[in-house]
Amino acid sequence: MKPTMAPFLRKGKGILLAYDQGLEHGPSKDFNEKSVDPEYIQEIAWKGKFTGLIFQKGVAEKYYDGKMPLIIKVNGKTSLPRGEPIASQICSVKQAKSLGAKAVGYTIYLGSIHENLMLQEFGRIQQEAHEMGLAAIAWIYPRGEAISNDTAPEIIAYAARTGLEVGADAVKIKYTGDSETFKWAVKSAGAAKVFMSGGPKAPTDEAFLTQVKGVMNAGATGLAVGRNVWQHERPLEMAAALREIILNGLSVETALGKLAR
Ligand code: FBP
Repeated sequence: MKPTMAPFLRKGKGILLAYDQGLEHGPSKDFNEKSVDPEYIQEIAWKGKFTGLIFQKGVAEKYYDGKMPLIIKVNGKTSLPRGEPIASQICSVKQAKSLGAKAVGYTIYLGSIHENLMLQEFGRIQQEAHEMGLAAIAWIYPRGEAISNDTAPEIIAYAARTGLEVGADAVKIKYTGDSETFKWAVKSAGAAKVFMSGGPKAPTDEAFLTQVKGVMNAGATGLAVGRNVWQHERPLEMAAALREIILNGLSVETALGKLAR
């Protein structure tokens, strides 16, 4: 049977907790004493009723407890090199499967001079994943010298469409900043499910939840979020607020109620 995103959806929507920033950004940039511990994050994922959890293989191998549907990122990079971005494969699909993953994730830096290598590698990984019954999720981030505005509506729509064209079951893209233009990105992604990528912690809860509402109003499937949840002083309340908007279709005001003291 064709692999789908079904294991990661509830009522057709999804909220994925992302925790690969230790590799992507380094522990001193994003983590504190609590969030540096993968067990703390896994507990947030479980208690916060997320529909999926995203780990790199090393964290999965040592910490994954099997309770949540798992996505393994199979490529990655650190923030240390300069120049055009490239993230290469660092975990096989076979290993991701043996660690319990129901999907693999792969980042493509669209517009980088190395995009051909990532498109090629994703093509192989997508095929292997589908042959092994796993979904393939593409993080598509336009980046590099050629990209002057990585959230311009036409660039985000291009990223979304690329996901469909290369066979991703879901694409993880940044928000354009407004619901109207994001709608075109969602439409461009066709049958590939669209998840918004959370981004750095927003200045206020209202600002973040308004973005999430805009994304859902545009027809997206959900959110893949890290910092805006586990850097929050009350991550479980933020998770509850996100469920109100994403799974229950409620308003920003109602969601903010979950964060009121
Ligand atoms: P956040 O919600 O913390 O932004 O996580 C989403 C994510 O895609 C992570 O999976 C990844 O580590 C990070 O963003 C990439 O961030 P950057 O845009 O700095 O490369």
